[in-house]
Parts: sequence; C-alpha cells; structure tokens
Amino acid sequence: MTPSHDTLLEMQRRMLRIRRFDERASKMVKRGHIPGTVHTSIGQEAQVVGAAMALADGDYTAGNHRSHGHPIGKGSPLGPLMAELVGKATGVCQGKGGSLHLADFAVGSLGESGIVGSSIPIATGAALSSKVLGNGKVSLAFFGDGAANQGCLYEAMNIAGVWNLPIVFLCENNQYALSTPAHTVTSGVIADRAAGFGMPGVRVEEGQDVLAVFDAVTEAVDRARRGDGPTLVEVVTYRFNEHSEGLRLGVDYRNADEKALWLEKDPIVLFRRHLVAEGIATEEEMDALEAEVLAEVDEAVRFTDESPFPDPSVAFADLYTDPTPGPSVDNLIGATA
Ligand SMILES: Cc1ncc(C[n+]2csc(CCOP(=O)(O)OP(=O)(O)O)c2C)c(N)n1
Repeated sequence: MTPSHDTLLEMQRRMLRIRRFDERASKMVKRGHIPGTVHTSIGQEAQVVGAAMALADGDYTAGNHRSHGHPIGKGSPLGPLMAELVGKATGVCQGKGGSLHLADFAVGSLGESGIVGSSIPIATGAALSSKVLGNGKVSLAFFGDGAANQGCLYEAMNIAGVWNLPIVFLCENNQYALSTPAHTVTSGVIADRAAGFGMPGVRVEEGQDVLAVFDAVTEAVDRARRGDGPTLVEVVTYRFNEHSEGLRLGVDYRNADEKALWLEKDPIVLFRRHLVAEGIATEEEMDALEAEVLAEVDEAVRFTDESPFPDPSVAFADLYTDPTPGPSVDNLIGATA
C-alpha cells in the first residue's frame, strides 16, 4: 500500500524529530544537563520511523538502550521525553526513568532497558497478553545485532512460533555492538535464523530508506494481526555517532571510508530528496518543516527547564500495578478439585 501524502510528510517529520532531539540531548549530556549518558539513534531514523509507523497507535513496542526514537516514531510529544532525560517530574516516567528507562504508555511504548536483549521477552509477554485478551494488538521488539546473539531471542522466537503470537522481532543491525563488528561474532545472516522457528525472516538491505522499512514491517504487522504469527525483520543500518555520547574508546574500530560511505546515505537527506523529486513537497516546504521541528525541540527544552524535579517522597510510588481483576486463586483451586 502506498502511504498517503500526509503519511509521507509525517515520516519525514518524525525522522527530523528524532535527529534534532538526539542532537540536543547529545549537547545537554556533554554540558552536564542530563545525568548519566545517552545513546542516540542518529543515522538510524529510517529504520526507527519505518518500523514505528507500520504499527497502529495502540500496538506495543519494547526498546533497548538506544530508544528515545522509538516513542518519537510512535508519535510521542517531545517535551515529556526531554523532561524525562533530565529527571524532571513532568517526564514520561515522572523523572524516575531517565534516558535508559523511558516508557510512554500513551503510545504503547512499554519501556526500554540497558539490559541488552531484554526488550525481546517483554514484547513477547505483551504479545501473549494480546492473544489471551483478544485485543488485536501487535507487539514489536526493537533490539540490536549484538542482542540478536542473546539466547533469549531464540527462546522467545520458539514460544512465539508455538503459540502463534502477534509479534515482530525487529533487529536494528547497525553492524556494531559497541566496538564489536557484527561479522566477528555473528554467524550467518540474522534474518535466516527465522527459518529454524518456522517463521518468515526478512532482511531489509536498504535500511536507510524509510519506505523500504515501512513496507517490510507493515507486511509483518499485517501477518501478526491476521493471526498468522511472528516474523523476524532484520534492518541493515548504521549509527553515525559513537555508541554513547562522550564515550572515548581510544581506538577507532570503524573504518573512515566505511563511515563516509554511510554518511552519504543519510536517511533524512535521502527522503527529503525523494519527497521533492516526486513533487510531494517543495524545497521551501521542507525547510519550513525543519524549522518547525527545531522549534519543537526548543520548546521541549524550555518545558524541561521550567519543570520541577520530583519530590523524593514519590520514589517508591508506582512500583506495582493493581492486581488484574479475574478469578481468585480460591476459585481456581475449587475448579480443579
Ligand atoms: C546483558 C548485557 N550484556 C552486556 C551489556 C553491555 N552492553 C551495553 S550496550 C552493548 C552493545 C549492544 O549492541 P547492540 O545490541 O548491537 O545494540 P546497539 O548499541 O548497536 O544499538 C553491550 C554489550 C549490557 N548492557 N547488558
């Protein structure tokens, strides 16, 4: 299905939001305005937005340490996300999550975590809940090429296959796990591993092309929603910045020619060119969009600056959810006796 004119422009808007948000976060962490560190998705925006926009509003995502972009791709406003990075009470997690533990339930973002691979069982559990509740929601787990070598992916793919769960396993193959090149630790092709679990495996070579990612993930999401089960989608992409902002490893594990080649394939530049060439937008409209997004980021920072830090008394609030209403344990015991 060809996306509508508005959807195409929205794709560019969301890619720009991720880029400008992460650029600002990078500056803020280096100036000490954000505690800890941040991991940017700069360079990977086509993969993030193509996947996120293939989902419906109520669908679930689970992310990793590089996950500011995932809720932005699903449509989160920038202010509460930026406030979360700084630890302000107006943040999406009331300032208690920070950059590594963002969650925005309003857009189905179940959260991210620094534990590599942990998005996978979380999204699989969410897919199981959708199946049990019959609510038609699809889950998508974002994880890197490094995480693809964690055993939990194969446990999750196995059970998702057996139970026919509505899930998409989305490997963001940016070709490096920190400083480890994927080809030195990854045997074969990640997408091919799907065959072992009886599910389709798709490799998107043109991962800098938002439409290529959108098409592949849309097909996987449709399949999941129809009740036909899981898909593994591997997207080939590249991160332009260091693993995390300000990280200095002392060795350059990435070849300068390789980097230059990938910088040529900047997904935002490529898509802008496409939109103009196809007559979907003019250069002036594209400039105006860029200015709008920059203003949104400025506004998010202003909102953050003017927000208070949380009161220490809320530290232990929201740790547990209310028990799910359902049959009591006594009734269950009675039923089997
Ligand atoms: C279980 C676990 N093992 C190791 C680490 C240390 N670590 C943090 S990020 C990272 C690399 C992850 O690479 P990848 O999954 O490819 O994601 P990317 O950073 O490329 O997006 C590692 C090994 C961790 N945080 N958690």
